[in-house]
Amino acid sequence: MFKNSCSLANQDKYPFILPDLPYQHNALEPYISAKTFEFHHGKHHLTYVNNLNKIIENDSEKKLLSLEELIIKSVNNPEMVGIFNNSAQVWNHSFFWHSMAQNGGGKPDLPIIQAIEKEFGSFEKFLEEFKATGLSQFGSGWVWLVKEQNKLKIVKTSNAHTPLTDGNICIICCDVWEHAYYIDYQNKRADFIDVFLNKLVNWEFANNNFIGN
Ligand code: MN3
Repeated sequence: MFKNSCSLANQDKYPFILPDLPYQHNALEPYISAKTFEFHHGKHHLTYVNNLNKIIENDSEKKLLSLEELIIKSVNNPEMVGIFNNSAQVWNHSFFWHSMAQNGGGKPDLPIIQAIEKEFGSFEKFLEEFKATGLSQFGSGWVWLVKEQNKLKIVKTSNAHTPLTDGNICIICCDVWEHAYYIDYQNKRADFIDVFLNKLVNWEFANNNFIGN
């Protein structure tokens, strides 16, 4: 569902539906519990989908726009805050589910490993910087690996914000809202980011995004 920004095509329009997880609810155990997915996907993500549909249900013009078009049209527009928050959170969560896989983590394959080593000095330095960026996001938000022009960068965004609106190509993301980790890790965001990096990152998805599939 990500036309311009990653390996999944996005032609979705109103009425939006909650996309299935790309794995079973318990597939990422013991790192992320089925219970977390029950709430995070089944309640949080669903609520963003339902809110977005509700906000635009009587707006014939907005109903013709794709999810990405809604995000780009509404960003930083004070009259469209509800549309932005909900459409961007629908997109961000779908991207996050795909950023993880059973038996994920470890060191990525070519070509992205070469770009990571070039940009960050080493894979270990990349891990450190990604973790530090996630920890330094005050309050709710996201940490991302993105491609800007041909350079890899780690960025953080607050609340619903997404690098999609800066024209960057998203490679992977990690949700650092408390609801992403509280059931399994309580207040320990650092432990959650470690597990995300070491056990969960879907480097195949990352590589596909990186090479522009
Ligand atoms: Mn979330």
